[in-house]
Amino acid sequence: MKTKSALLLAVGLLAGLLLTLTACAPKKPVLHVYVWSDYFAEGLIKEFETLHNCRVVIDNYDSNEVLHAKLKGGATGYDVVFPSSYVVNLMVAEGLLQEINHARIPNLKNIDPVFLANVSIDKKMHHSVPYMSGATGIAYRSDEVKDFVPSWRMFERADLAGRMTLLDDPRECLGAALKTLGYSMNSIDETEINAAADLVIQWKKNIARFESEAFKAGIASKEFHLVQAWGGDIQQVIDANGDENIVFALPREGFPMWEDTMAIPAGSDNVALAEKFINFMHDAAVAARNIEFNYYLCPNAAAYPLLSDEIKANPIVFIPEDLLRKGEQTLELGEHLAKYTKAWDRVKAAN
Ligand code: N2P
Repeated sequence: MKTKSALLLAVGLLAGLLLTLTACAPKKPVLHVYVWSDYFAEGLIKEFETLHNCRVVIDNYDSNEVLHAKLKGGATGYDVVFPSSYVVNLMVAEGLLQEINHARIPNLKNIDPVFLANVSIDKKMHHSVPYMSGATGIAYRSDEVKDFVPSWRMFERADLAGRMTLLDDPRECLGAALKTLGYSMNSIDETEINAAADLVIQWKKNIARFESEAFKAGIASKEFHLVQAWGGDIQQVIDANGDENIVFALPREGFPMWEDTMAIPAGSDNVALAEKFINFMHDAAVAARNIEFNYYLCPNAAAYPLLSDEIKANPIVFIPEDLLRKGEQTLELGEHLAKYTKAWDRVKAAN
């Protein structure tokens, strides 16, 4: 009896002590990051957590439309988001992003001035900081697809029906179709946009589905034989699986190019930590590790000399001049975006 109550007392005391300790221990700040998948080199997030004694919670999205809808719908609690540059001004106009305080992000000095001079959106980094740029093309399995030609017209190949995917993304899909028809992927001409939608509707008959995430696992597992894809993600799949039958190609009709940025949503309640995160991503060594991992180009001039010869020779990261000329920057469309939304709704509704 005596032993039992002594034991109970001890357990009680211990529980009390634990409660007090938990209550007193300073709670680690939490940074909520909303980002495209597979964008950070292994170990980096852990290092940031240790460096700043915080916790990072990562949530993924697979299109700018999803990100935009989420923030517009009033989602709060995100501290860093990664919009493509062509949606930044739209988000700013809607009051969804905060101004970037340059004084608090010293590594902005590392950003490649040549890159900034060439971007057409938020050159001065008022609301967004460049993160990665890349191109959209076609990945295919050379062991399954016969007579591949680097053309968006591959989506017309009935022999590949059910084995292909297109990105679930209006600018990417309509952009590819616009290029195929010889138009700009930033066309604001309704007739051209409608012709592109008609073409995507034709392609839709042959695809398994619109897909912006599972295309990676799908091409690796052979569920899919040919997919519209972001280049770096495909190189990651090739690396992870050591599968040389997966090939990435940039279509000869031309292809979309884009830049993803880092921005701080209006609703962030952890701006200081968000600024530290953006600063961390633009540390030269961190940026170099990210490029080596994700195979996109981070426009960080201080990182370039740190890159391996292998990555410098990789045509997915550094697209050769002759091909690069066929790429077209995805631009902001302002009020004309509605034409794409309407055309995309028609694509989605079509049988
Ligand atoms: C990241 C892919 C982002 C591409 N894995 C489109 N912005």
